[in-house]
Amino acid sequence: MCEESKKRVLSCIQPSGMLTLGNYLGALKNWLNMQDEFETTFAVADLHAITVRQEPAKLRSQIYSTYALMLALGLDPERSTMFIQSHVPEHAQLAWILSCNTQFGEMARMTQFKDKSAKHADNINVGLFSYPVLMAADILLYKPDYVPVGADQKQHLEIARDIAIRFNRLYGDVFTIPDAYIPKTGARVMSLQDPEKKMSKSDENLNSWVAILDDKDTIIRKFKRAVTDSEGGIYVSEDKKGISNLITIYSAITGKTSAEVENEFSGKGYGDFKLAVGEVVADELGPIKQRYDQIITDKAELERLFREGAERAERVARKTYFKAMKKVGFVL
Ligand code: ATP
Ligand code: LTN
Repeated sequence: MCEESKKRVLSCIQPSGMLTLGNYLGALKNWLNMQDEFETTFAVADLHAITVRQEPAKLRSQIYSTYALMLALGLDPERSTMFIQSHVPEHAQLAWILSCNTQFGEMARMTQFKDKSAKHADNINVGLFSYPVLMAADILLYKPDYVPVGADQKQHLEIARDIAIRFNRLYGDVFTIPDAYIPKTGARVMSLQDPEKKMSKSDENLNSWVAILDDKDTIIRKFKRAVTDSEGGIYVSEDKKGISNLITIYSAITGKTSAEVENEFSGKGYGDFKLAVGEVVADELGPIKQRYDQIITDKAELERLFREGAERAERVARKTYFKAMKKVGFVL
């Protein structure tokens, strides 16, 4: 397919800690699958990470490791534009213009803001509040047709669309209206210790989440300890959130439907099922960890790749940004 006719895809991930199985199944795995069919752009959203307090040395190392992990997953800098958000200044610049076209009330409704401000009550900063505007700028600069994210980001995508529609109506056509692309299975992976909550790397209970870079023994141990129920059957049900979550994970990894998984394990015990889930997860993540361990040792090569990626990204971003500036009435 020629480049021109391919639809465009953009997504970003924060370098705010160890990435989890939730990040993998809800977002990253899809990025990989989209590389062939679409023109793809992926970034490490480091500007977003400082909406909560970060230790500088740790943040720096997490930016490198998140970029290395994207490579280890199989994202290919030849086929995808892969960069670090702060290296392309148009993100922050467009965010300012967009924030002057976004209402306070729209931001105040965002559930992630409500959750995060409750969690970080000592640091409810303005950046945390306007985070979705920066995210809208990330997206709109590259005019993507689709944005692959987990279900928790749906509300932010809707706001990005609203901001784009309003801007185009006020000033003339600048932005493409993007659609969220949310996977059918794995869009919301739940905590292994409390299946009412989403799996999150910031959860203090380390048994509640699996890191993409956990070793096999750790992965198996965490699945063995996963909270289930005392009823015994392996099937999807509102009353069996723990088991339903494990079925989702198994389906998302193997590509089998929930019904197929239920059949496969009918009559089996929870112990066997948990072990099987642990095994498929460990087998899928193992090779990624192996590649990561190698890639992370070559810092110079990582720097070469993300600098090149930023140059490529900025060529696209600058065009959209200048067009938006002109429409608003700035002198170029
Ligand atoms: P935190 O959990 O610390 O608030 P996060 O993991 O939600 O952070 P990101 O790292 O920016 O934040 O998320 C990257 C992508 O992973 C997003 O597309 C998000 O929707 C997806 N994602 C995050 N957690 C899950 C989950 N438990 N299940 C499915 N997808 C998820
Ligand atoms: N807020 C997002 C990360 C993110 C993003 C983006 C995702 C920042 N900018 C642009 C898609 C498109 C999250 O996933 N937590």
